[in-house]
Amino acid sequence: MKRLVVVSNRVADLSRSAQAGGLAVGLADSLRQRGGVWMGWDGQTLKYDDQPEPRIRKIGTVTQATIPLTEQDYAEYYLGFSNSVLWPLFHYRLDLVEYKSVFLDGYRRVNAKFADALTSVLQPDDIIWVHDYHLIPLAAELRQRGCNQRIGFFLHIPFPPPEIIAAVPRHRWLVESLLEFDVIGFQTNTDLGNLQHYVEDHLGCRMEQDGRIRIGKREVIAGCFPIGIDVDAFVEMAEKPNEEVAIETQRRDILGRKQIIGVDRLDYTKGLPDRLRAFARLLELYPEMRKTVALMQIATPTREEVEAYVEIRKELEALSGAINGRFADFNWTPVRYIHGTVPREALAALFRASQVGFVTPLRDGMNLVAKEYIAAQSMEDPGVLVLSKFAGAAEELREALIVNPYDVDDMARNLCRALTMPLEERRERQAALMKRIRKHDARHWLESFMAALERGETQHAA
Ligand code: GDG
Repeated sequence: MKRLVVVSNRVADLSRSAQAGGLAVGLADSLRQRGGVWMGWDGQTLKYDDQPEPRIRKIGTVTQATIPLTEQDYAEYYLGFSNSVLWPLFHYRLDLVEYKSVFLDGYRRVNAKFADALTSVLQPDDIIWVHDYHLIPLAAELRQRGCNQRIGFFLHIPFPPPEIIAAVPRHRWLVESLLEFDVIGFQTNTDLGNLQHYVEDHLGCRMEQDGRIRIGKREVIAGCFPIGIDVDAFVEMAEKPNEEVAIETQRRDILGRKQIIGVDRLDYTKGLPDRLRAFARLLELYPEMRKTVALMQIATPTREEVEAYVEIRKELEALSGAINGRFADFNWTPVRYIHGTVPREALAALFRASQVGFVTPLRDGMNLVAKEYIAAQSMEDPGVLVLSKFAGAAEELREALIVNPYDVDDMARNLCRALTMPLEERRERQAALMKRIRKHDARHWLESFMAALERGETQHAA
């Protein structure tokens, strides 16, 4: 087997359990199994560039190679082009895009820096797998340095329709850079279809039924590779008794109360304000539900230096305060809003102890929380997943209660349906959903992508 070299903006801390973020979780699960090299930014920012060789550290089966960035790189490449241009743009939020030409300069400069660092660790037989929107130009940079290994790319976030991409300056350069990879992976068929529209409308190329695109003399394979989780590991974690969660759960059981849970990075794509409003609407529409249910929302801090994130945090704090002010009683707090990071083991136990998993992003590449919630349920008395139709996961998880995250009444009605669903129906849905997350788990994701990258297999081949 060839050595796998994974590249992403950040490398996950493989020794920590409180890692928040889908890419870190999904990749760590997959890479631990196969072993290999993982290269990325070490999270440090320096005043000046000192062109260091990557720092090498071995953790179990994985060798990590990390580099620092300068303060300017961080401002222009990370906060700038990656998170103030591409992130909102790819999540269909043109209103939040803040484009500056220095951001693009920084983006190109850091991709060149990644290519330099990577060249120093690459061996001729390696296979390279690049992750996410921060590193779209990396294949082109590597090719310029004479790298002729196979290079794959996986986009963890959505790929929007051409009319949206076309709003960003140099969009043609961006998509042409993407097409320098040998394999391009997306989470859903919708994303894959959007690339097809772009190459046909703007580049005059065709994408074949099996995802092959011919550009000049080269052939690129595009495909849909839905990311998954390590199901058994999560089941095991959820089944382990967790004392603190158990005490809370017993108290709720005695009072006959149910819990709805939401867990997200505090990101404007996750639909958090309307989620809280939907919960308040539930209490309004069904007054008999008051004092019988509470919403626990864990919102993990993320990208706090970007203005849009400061705004969403303020909005959520005000909303949860207002809902509690309006509905709370001396012995019942309707919303528990936690702005912080919870250890993974506690998360799994909380999912298991919650009767509803409430996952309502306005747009999401996949959403691993939805899959983790399913994995954590017991078959004897499973909870119900209420899932946004705009999460990539909704393409697969069809037995969840699918909702429109822009429609507060629709979400409130479905919350009520979930809270009152008969046991038999809950079991049927749970069994079907469990089958689905097992079919497309972390291992399947890695292996199907590798089949395309190493052997040129396509997704739709007969
Ligand atoms: C991107 C795409 C795609 C969250 N809070 C805590 C915590 N988490 C963990 C969750 C889950 C992960 O972080 C979040 O993953 P998601 O998939 O839900 O979302 P993004 O971070 O936006 O991930 C997404 C993903 O990449 C993978 O391709 O699915 O669409 O946007 O695992 O459990 N973990 C811990 N404490 C927390 O407080 N330990």
